[in-house]
Amino acid sequence: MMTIPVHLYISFAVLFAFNVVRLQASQACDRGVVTGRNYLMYDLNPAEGFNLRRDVYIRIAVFVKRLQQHGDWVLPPWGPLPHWKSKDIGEQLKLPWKKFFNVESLVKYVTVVELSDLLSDKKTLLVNQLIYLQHFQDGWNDEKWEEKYKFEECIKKPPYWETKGGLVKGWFWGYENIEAKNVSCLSFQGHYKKLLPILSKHSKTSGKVVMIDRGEIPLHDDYGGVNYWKARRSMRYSDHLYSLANQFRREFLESDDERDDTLLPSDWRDESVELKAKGGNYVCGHLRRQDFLYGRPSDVPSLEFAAKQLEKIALLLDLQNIFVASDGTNQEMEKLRSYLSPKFRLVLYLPSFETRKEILDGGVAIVEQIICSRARHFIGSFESTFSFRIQEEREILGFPSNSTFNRFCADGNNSCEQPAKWKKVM
Ligand SMILES: Nc1nc2c(ncn2[C@@H]2O[C@H](COP(=O)(O)OP(=O)(O)O)[C@@H](O)[C@H]2O)c(=O)[nH]1
Ligand SMILES: *[C@@H]1O[C@H](CO)[C@@H](O)[C@H](O)[C@H]1NC(C)=O
Ligand SMILES: *[C@@H]1O[C@H](CO)[C@@H](O)[C@H](O)[C@H]1NC(C)=O
Ligand SMILES: *[C@@H]1O[C@H](CO)[C@@H](O)[C@H](O)[C@H]1NC(C)=O
Ligand SMILES: [Mg+2]
Repeated sequence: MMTIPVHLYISFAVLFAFNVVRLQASQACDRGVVTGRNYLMYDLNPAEGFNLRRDVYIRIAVFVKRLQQHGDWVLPPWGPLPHWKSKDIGEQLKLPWKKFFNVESLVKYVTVVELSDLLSDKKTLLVNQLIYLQHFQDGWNDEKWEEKYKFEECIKKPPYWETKGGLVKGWFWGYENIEAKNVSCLSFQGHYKKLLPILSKHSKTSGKVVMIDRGEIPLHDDYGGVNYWKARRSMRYSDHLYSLANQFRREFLESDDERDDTLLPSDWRDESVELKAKGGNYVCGHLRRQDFLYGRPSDVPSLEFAAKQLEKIALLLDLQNIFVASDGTNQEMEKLRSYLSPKFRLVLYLPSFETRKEILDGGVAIVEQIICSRARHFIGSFESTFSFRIQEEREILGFPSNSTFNRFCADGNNSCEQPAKWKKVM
């Protein structure tokens, strides 16, 4: 039996299309010439989780928006992941973005195309240039940080191999029919926009496909700025995931968007700065376990101390319901329950097998994120991107900062440093 290296399961695709200059395109049309689109594809370090990948989506979406100013274009989606460990619900590969996100909403910021849609009418997708990003070998000395890039020798052998026909293949999200003409390693330090000269070179001719691997290396062009938030706000979840979360809130938490003032306009472009959310009659805690237990013992509380912190805020806010989102085991959650005073009710999202099979591990995590984003009060885990995405959602909904930018402290610490207030800009 062939064994597939673990990292292969983790990659996923987003594909952005950038295109020929708008002017040229319309002139070409006048002359009856059909101009093809240019596409940008990307992949990441296989080890990255779902929520960091969402952050990288924003980096690329904002960057592609800039490329779009050079022309007319389109863009696309994702695939499979690392913490998706369920073995009983089938393979979690080649999943289109529409499984988790509202693609029509994404498109209102930047044009995206699902990789599967792009492949659907092609026998083989040929990538004209595959750029494997790498950090400069000697990093940077703290004297002076500067933006720079340089095509050089690959420092580590990239995860591709040559075919008999002289083309290059790789994991490519499990698709057999993607091949690249040429791979080059690019040492890179800086923001995404630094890649503009390299990519706009390709946009001079149409029908080009450029792929960037290790897309987590370049930095945000507009970190925390208006474009960051636009791209972020465009990342609405799929209607189905909202409806599952809403059903759960109604049934187990007596919570809904009208009652809780968490209603958003159906189009994110109609959101206003004035939104004021109240949230449902429950506290939410995100308790990141697993690798965080080993990776950051001085920032992760024991279940007993987590229970104390949840009770304290529930008491202060006079709430009985405590919802917990976690990647912990069922045993851990039962232990947590045992530490809570019977005055409080621990509520967990435990979907049926059928639901799990349908929405998969990624969907379950998102439903929990939606529920937490509508709670009266939220406490996250230190430096968890899963928590960050909830905090952003609450910021979009207009919750008061002190109900959102909170984290669990490790045992014995009642005054650990709280997360920065990541305020939306519109
Ligand atoms: N269902 C569920 N999954 C979680 C929760 N916390 C973490 N996970 C899983 O673990 C992964 C953590 O990786 P990532 O998204 O990179 O977030 P981070 O590692 O916390 O920054 C998530 O993508 C989920 O698959 C949780 O509260 N509920
Ligand atoms: C591959 O791309 C590099 C960098 O753009 C270029 O120098 C090289 O000539 C290309 N090789 C082939 C075979 O096209
Ligand atoms: C948050 O701030 C508001 C107004 O400043 C205050 O009334 C409320 O009690 C605070 N909430 C918490 C949980 O500290
Ligand atoms: C509490 O946590 C902060 C970091 O958030 C740390 O600086 C401080 O030393 C900790 N205090 C105790 C008593 O452990
Ligand atoms: Mg992670």
